Amino acid sequence: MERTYLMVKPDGVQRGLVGQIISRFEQRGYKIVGLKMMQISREVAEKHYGEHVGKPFFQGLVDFITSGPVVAMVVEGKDVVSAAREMMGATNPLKAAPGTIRATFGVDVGRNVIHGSDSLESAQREIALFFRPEELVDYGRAIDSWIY
Ligand code: RTP
Ligand code: MG
Repeated sequence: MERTYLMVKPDGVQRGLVGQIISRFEQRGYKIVGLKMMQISREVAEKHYGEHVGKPFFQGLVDFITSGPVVAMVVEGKDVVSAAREMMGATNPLKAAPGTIRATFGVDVGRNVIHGSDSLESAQREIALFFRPEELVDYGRAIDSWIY
């Protein structure tokens, strides 16, 4: 089953949105298999956002993502990588479709409350960057066999 890496960014934690954001994925039927609050180091932040090195917003992005605790999670389910991106909405909350997480909670491209892996490859890389294998929990749910 597909897995993705999601992270409530420091603005989401500061604003008390953690529960509401996690709820959206639970309500959709996805299964949380890893979950923790953490403070990201600059080193890990620079690795995580490695594709953006050299861009004008890179330093600000690293400053922001290391500015306070984040809530990191691994979520599992059918096509969850692309589905989670749909649920998040566009990078710029002002351009995000109504009802998406970013459109509901954000107005600033640099304060868009959630991160989600943009591909299966990114998901695998990011899960390995933020979680040790033993922090991911394998468990079945009663509903998995007959409703999704
Ligand atoms: P994320 O990686 O955080 O989930 O966001 P994303 O895929 O939707 O967007 P990405 O292109 O990967 O950019 C990473 C984060 O950098 C900030 N950003 N600022 N023009 C700008 O000022 C600009 N462009 C991107 C955003 O906070 C974005 O989430
Ligand atoms: Mg991205």
